[in-house]
Amino acid sequence: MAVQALRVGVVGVGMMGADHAERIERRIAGASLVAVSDPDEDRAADLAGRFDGVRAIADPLALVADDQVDAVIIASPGFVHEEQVLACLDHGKPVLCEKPLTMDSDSSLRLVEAEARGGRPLVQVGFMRRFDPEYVQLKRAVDSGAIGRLLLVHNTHRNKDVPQGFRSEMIVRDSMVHEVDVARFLFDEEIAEITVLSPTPTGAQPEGVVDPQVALFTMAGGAIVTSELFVKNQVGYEVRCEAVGERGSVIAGANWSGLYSTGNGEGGGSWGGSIPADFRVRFERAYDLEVQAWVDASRRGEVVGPTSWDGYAATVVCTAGMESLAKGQPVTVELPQRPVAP
Ligand code: ISE
Repeated sequence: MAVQALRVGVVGVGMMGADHAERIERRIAGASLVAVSDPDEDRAADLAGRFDGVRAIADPLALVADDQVDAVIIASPGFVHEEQVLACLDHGKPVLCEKPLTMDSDSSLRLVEAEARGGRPLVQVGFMRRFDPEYVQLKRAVDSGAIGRLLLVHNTHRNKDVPQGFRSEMIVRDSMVHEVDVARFLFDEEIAEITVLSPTPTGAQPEGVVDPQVALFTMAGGAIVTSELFVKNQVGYEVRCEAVGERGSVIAGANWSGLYSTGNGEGGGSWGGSIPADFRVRFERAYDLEVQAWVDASRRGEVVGPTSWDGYAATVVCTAGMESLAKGQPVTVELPQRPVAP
């Protein structure tokens, strides 16, 4: 293990990037925050000013190229990920890129291929559920054979609210992408077909926004995954995953006992615990473990966790999901042969 701390730059310091910057500085061992970049230069300067020795660098590509930066966290919007990840690959720097890897399948594949050409793995994608202690336990339970062969998975993913302008297809690409990764992670299999259904929408969303959505994934081996996405439930952040095997089931995220209701009607309103307002709270531990694993692996010259291929496969499935949402029909997922990992 390298003696020097990993000097990290963060590109994009809105909600998630600012959270990661703070995490690197205060909670992660073996790393220090050295630079931040954001199109909102005041926001970057404010954040940099809160820590000693952190520079705000206006141009994200200059941050990537900076010789004081060893490794980069990309938390910018998905449409700039391709050029920023490519820059990290060109400079041979490890990168933790928030999901989605990119906005379309071709650009995600270009990143997989560029990384393969470089001859060493450098990209980790920010699918944090794989680091959440409960999801890790659930995966272990499945792999141990304790519930027999895995037949079904049921995901619930609800947000209290999302930013204005979060359209129906963003629910697939930015929110459901997590459940796509969970399905691939739990089954160790690709998704062969996706159907996205449009139930009666909530009146809390503007006209035309399909929220909630229910997706069915058919896995390559024939198993089925259901995923409910509801991004404006107006109450709180709820993420659960139930794996059903031939001899039992396991649930991650079911932290309640007795009657659980988030509504305010008769008999409901609470369960005696608290419902987090957003993902930064619910997945705080997962994010800590994810970033620590990235730092440790980067210092060893390795990559752990979700790879660029996982990011690419998720983009392909979500692209098919957006098509299904538009057509109201099942869409086959076409994935090329996986290239040999670098
Ligand atoms: C957001 O980008 C995330 O990644 C959150 O985990 C998810 O719950 C939310 O729906 C997305 O908008």
